Amino acid sequence: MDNYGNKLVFVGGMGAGKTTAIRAISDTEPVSTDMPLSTDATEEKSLTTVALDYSSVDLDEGELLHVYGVPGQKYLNFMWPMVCTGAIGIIVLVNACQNDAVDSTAELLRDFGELAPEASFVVGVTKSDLAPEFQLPVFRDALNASGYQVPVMKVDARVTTQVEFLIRTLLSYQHAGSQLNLATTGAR
Ligand SMILES: Nc1nc2c(ncn2[C@@H]2O[C@H](COP(=O)(O)OP(=O)(O)OP(=O)(O)O)[C@@H](O)[C@H]2O)c(=O)[nH]1
Ligand SMILES: [Mg+2]
Repeated sequence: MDNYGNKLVFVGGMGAGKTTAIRAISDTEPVSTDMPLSTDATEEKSLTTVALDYSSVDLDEGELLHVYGVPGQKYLNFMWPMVCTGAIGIIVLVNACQNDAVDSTAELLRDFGELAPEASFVVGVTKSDLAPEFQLPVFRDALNASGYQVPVMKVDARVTTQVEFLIRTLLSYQHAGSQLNLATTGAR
């Protein structure tokens, strides 16, 4: 594999929590390209990432991770291949409040599975505290039914320990050699 070090990529729709998650695990000030939201601004979310997030994270004694965040919107997909090159792991974040949470997650798993076939994948569902009707087993079963057998967990992107746990899960899958299970499920 090309030598890009331990490169991880967060992807997800607007407001899924990519910038927040990267900030939560960063030891230093992340590189940010956030700009004020001209429309749709709320008291809680007034900024959006127009290009990328980047930070390096020293997770466990000297295991330096290079962490990128990239928007999941299709019209920004020209950035995906360059960000995914050499990535060992992809973290898909999805907002539990979204009606199309399953479909949009499956779509990102498909697109990024093609861009980074060597990478391991995990799905983090954010904002479940704001979506009392959200049920993780139902979401996971629906993803499985779409052909994606990946670790799925709830995560509050604001909470460092939860984001770190998500990344540790991803890394343990990567070290166990389990990549996105597309071939056997016929999702491709
Ligand atoms: N209540 C709640 N808020 C959350 C949770 N996770 C993240 N947030 C909030 O949701 C917002 C996420 O915003 P960002 O981190 O900018 O999202 P993003 O994915 O970078 O969005 P774009 O850059 O616009 O694509 C922030 O205001 C976070 O504080 C959660 O689990 N619960
Ligand atoms: Mg952002």
